[in-house]
Amino acid sequence: MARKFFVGGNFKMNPGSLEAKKAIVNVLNKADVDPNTEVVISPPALYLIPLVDFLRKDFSVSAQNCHEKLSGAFTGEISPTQLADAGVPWVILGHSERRTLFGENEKGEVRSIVAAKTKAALDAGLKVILCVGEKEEQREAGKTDEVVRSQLEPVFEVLKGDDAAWSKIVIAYEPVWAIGTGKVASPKDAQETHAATRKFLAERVSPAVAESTRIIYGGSVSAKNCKELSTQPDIDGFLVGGASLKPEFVDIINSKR
Ligand code: G2H
Repeated sequence: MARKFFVGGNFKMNPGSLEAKKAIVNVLNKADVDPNTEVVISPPALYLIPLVDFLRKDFSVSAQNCHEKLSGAFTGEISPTQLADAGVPWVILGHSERRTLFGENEKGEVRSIVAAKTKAALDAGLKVILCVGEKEEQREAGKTDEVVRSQLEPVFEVLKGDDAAWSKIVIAYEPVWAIGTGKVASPKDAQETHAATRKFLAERVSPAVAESTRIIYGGSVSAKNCKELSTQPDIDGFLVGGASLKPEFVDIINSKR
């Protein structure tokens, strides 16, 4: 089954104002884009509802995080059901900035917060962009595949027996050393990790799920490097940070054209 190319724009905590965001989205709203690419825009939570209305209807919005519980005394948090209720169809989970800066499973906890959030988000009817990726020292130690597998393993466990859930998940492979650094993984290295990740899916879920699940690349993707990355057989799109705030994001959406 052909996997639809997928490009996400992760605005992170940028830019400053609603007007600045509207200016970026205005460029996207007017752009001539490849209809064969699925596009998802992820602004900070406060701007999700205005963007649901303002964004062109062939694009979707995504939250950057959610809580693992559906409601309760969790000051400052947003639940997956609240996102669904607000008309937000997607959520990014396990981004390395959440894992490292906000302690989501980087300290050797047995229980995986990211897996619990993934399950809760799917139960609430959301689709998930699930981020994985190794740090520089782990790559240098030859541990890339081991790290990616260890980050996926708790999700395999929590979704055991529910293969259909994987149709709602896009895996984003984001090597931490490539995030916001300008150092992009080479197409060959990225392809190797994507292929290994697909193999884990085949072994731990099913060959059919491995074949249909989109595995996208993130980490300093730009208009300059997206074309070659997009030709790799196991790279099914991109999660874009810095460049999603610039007009070149349109070129990244159109990488396959
Ligand atoms: C990785 C990526 C977006 P950037 O975090 O998820 O950001 O493209 O700025 O490296």
